[in-house]
Amino acid sequence: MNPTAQKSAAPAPANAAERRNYYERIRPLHLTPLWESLHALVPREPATPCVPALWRYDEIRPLLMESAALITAEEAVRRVLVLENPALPGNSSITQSIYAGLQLIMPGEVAPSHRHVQSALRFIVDGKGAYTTVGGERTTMYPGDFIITPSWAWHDHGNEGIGGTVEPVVWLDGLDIPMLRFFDAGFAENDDAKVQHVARPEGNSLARFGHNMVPVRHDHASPTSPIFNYPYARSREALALLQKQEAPDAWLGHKLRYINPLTGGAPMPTIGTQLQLLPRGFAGKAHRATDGTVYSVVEGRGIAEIAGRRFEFGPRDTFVVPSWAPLRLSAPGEDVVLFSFSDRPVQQAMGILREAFLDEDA
Ligand code: GTQ
Repeated sequence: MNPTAQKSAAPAPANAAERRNYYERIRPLHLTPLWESLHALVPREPATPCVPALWRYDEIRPLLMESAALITAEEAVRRVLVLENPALPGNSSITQSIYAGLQLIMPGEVAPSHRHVQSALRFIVDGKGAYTTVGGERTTMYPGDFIITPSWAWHDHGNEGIGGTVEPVVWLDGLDIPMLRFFDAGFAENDDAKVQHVARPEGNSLARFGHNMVPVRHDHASPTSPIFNYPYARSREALALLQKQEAPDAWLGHKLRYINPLTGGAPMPTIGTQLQLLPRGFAGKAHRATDGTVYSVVEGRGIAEIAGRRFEFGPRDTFVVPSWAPLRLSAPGEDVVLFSFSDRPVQQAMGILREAFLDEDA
């Protein structure tokens, strides 16, 4: 029996009017009776207001390009279309804890330097040759790269192109904005300079920390990974080898999580990230977890069945799986590669993460 059925089946109390009268008298003192809301405050299982949703890139791209004629990246500071969970309008969040948006930077534009307590990830969706500079090091963006802006690090973005060509570049921003809002712990400031001074050569962080080795002497003390660009070429190569060598996991396919090489934990304290390959013909079993998760489709067309709803996705689409919603992934026609992120490291730190790998056939 579900709690709602129990509640509606309960007979109306004989003193209902008396209780209502009592509630009215305590309200001016900012008091409310717990016994009326206990079932909702402490639910038997997660009852998220979020719904599953899919954003089709083919629909969004022309609208994004249209925004470039309305406002420059500099005036906008960050020219982004926020992906709002359809059930949370006006909330600028895709799950209760995670913000997502598609950011566009046109040839020659600059998104000026600033910093904030919120951590950000950039997952490059469309185009190449833009750059972001983080804490004095620049990195050039290619599709599928996973790039980090740590909490309180100065960052500016630009687009000068590469190899003589320069094109619009779009990436998926993932930030912990709703978490910072929840904690009322957000600070931000603009830099004096529009573009920060570049202090280290490109690739320096990856050379120091990105080859399963770390410098014997280093002073990296932040909880965020010292690698700030995890290039797609390398992550994709690992998945391609696994696909040749191993059978896929029945629920997840071939799925790897990105790590902070100094801890083995998530690259960012508030957001965990993964890359997975579903080999052609994969028909996954359903699984669910308490971390509502955002997926960005890198390669291939496939199907996500989320809480019984069927979404057909293709390259560059974004979809969201709410907390505890069963997810079944399949790739009937071609190999599929998915990037995903969630608040998993926070739930793990709190000891509250739950997940289930379901076994019934259906
Ligand atoms: O690039 O710094 O999508 O500050 C939202 C807030 C991007 C950014 C967003 C931000 C940024």
